Amino acid sequence: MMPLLGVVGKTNVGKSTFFSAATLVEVETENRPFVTIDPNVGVTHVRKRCAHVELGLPKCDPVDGFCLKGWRFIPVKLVDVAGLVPGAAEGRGLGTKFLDEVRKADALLIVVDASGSTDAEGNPVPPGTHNPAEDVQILLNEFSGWVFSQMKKDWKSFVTKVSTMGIRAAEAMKERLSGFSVKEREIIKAINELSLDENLAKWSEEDLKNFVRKVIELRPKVIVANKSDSDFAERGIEMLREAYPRTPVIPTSAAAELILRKAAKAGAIEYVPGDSSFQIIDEKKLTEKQKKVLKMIEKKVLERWGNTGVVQSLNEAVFGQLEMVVVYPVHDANKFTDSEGRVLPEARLVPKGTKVKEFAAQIHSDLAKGFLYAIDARTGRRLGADAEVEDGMVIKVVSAK
Ligand SMILES: Nc1nc2c(ncn2[C@@H]2O[C@H](COP(=O)(O)OP(=O)(O)OP(=O)(O)O)[C@@H](O)[C@H]2O)c(=O)[nH]1
Ligand SMILES: [Mg+2]
Repeated sequence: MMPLLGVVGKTNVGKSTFFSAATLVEVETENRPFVTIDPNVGVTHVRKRCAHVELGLPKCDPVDGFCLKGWRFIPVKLVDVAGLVPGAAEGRGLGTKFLDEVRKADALLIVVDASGSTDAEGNPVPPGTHNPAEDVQILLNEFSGWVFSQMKKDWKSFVTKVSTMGIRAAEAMKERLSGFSVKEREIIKAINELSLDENLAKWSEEDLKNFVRKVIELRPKVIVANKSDSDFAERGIEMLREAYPRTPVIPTSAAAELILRKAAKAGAIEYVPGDSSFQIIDEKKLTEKQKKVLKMIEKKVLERWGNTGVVQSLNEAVFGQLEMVVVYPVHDANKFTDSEGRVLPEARLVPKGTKVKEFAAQIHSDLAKGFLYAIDARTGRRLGADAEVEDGMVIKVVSAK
């Protein structure tokens, strides 16, 4: 399952720059509100130590994603949408356009301007004058306001239907929210935390509003504290961490990552996305000005924060928030290859707790239909249908089909 991450946030904070840095797809970016109108969709990668290293193999042959210096880059989908301003749920700015495009995202990357140099409407202001935590609150409010307005449509007839059929609130909400990528356990958690009635007919409008707010609050999300190359970023990050102690806040410079990836692509530097340093390998490909910019990135970003934060944000969303693990399916459990002799061709992202047979079904439905057992290729151990896959496992499925 390739997860979809939604890049969301106020207008003019660097969402498209983040998208471009992560995917190397050229998109429009500019220091003014509402540059992006139609969504940008692309593929980016999370980064994880590759199994070929631990297995002592000289290399691997990825058919999807790539492997660099022992780091496996595994594809995930990314969508960059129009920015938001307060009142969007009622149609201000570009209104709810962005909301409809991110409702299916498995996790949200909430991009904020940690340097505090854009006001609530996305207009440039002196650095350090705007509190970025306010923008997170506005985003969550607008998101839940919009979901609430969607839920209210035909609400009465929906409630009548489910209560005459005796369907409980959690079950009913699962159906009602099916287009919003909300997990059942989030629904149950919200109902329990708010002590809401099992019978939807007993819910007041206030109950529904609180429920929606809670569900949105429980969504997997990461706060991307962008523009952390700015001298004013420390304060902004502090304010974000104070306001959102339970959400990961990742100091990020999307602009720096974009420059590093482009320079690496041009062959001027060696840089593995997510690393804490880079090396200049071809001075001739760099102008004096570019060299200065690279020095700045070293000082203001890499030495200060340890990395640019782009890969770290993606990793936090997928491995931290969505709790996914990486599993390598193979055909030959001794050589760790597929039927064409490629070493560890695939690295698949699956939710933690996935059963071996479910994993087989994801590779091919026939594999699951004729499922006999699987082999943990590292240990040679047999795995039954109900065994849970583990992070980094290399698996051969043995099937009668
Ligand atoms: N200093 C600094 N500036 C950045 C960074 N990332 C983006 N910017 C600048 O912020 C401005 C807005 O960038 P965009 O990527 O267009 O922002 P957006 O959030 O997509 O904006 P809209 O699509 O208009 O909502 C541009 O001038 C970027 O160059 C960063 O990491 N550091
Ligand atoms: Mg944009």
